[in-house]
Amino acid sequence: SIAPSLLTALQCWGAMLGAAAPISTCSPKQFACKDQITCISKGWRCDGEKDCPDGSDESPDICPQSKVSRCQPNEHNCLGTELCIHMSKLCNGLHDCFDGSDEGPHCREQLANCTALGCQHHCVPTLSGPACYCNNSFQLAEDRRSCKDFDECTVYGTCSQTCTNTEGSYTCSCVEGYLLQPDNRSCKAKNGESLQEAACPWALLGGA
Ligand SMILES: *[C@@H]1O[C@H](CO)[C@@H](O)[C@H](O)[C@H]1NC(C)=O
Ligand SMILES: *[C@@H]1O[C@H](CO)[C@@H](O)[C@H](O)[C@H]1NC(C)=O
Ligand SMILES: *[C@@H]1O[C@H](CO)[C@@H](O)[C@H](O)[C@H]1NC(C)=O
Ligand SMILES: [Ca+2]
Ligand SMILES: [Ca+2]
Repeated sequence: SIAPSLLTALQCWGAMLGAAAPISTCSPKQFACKDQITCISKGWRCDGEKDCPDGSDESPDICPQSKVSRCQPNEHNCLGTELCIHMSKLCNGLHDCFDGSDEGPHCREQLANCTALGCQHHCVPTLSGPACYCNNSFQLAEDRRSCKDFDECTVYGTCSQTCTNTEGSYTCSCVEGYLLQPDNRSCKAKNGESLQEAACPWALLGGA
């Protein structure tokens, strides 16, 4: 893994050059755009939105199966719209999709179909048939019935510094000289040192 001092030096460069500054090598958690300059979070690859300047994160050779919906794991795409609602809001007695398609007679009619489907965690009826979904921190596996760990570290911003995925969860940690905050995801420099003071003495000289 990258030494903490190198990491802070890289973050330091990032701070000096501005948040959108291109770096030529991407970390293992990042996707390298075809322009060979831009790095984006792997979680943004094939998510239905172009994040690379050249759009290469959504190109057909990178994303072979075109996305059926752009919803997060355990979310449902309301028919004919871009609205995503959590699967637990299907058949919960409240209209959550604009057209109310998340509620209706299918909620009762498909209960037996749900049982037959054999979901590992949860099952809900939808207009297109029963569907499985998973507890938080899990996502549906390829068989659409069992659940597998969701790697939260692929989602940009999960942790402010170091992210470690675990089975059914994740943990954030901080590089040397920083303390994890009560929110368990952000880091603060010890002794009130700022990033610039601690890692970028030349930034103070240059007035950057
Ligand atoms: C899912 O979460 C619920 C409530 O947090 C818990 O009771 C249940 O055991 C979990 N199910 C699985 C399969 O982990
Ligand atoms: C639900 O099950 C019934 C009877 O087993 C079947 O006729 C119906 O087509 C099923 N519906 C769906 C949406 O799978
Ligand atoms: C942070 O982690 C501690 C220890 O695991 C836990 O008790 C606490 O509830 C967590 N705080 C938040 C905001 O998740
Ligand atoms: Ca609902
Ligand atoms: Ca996880």
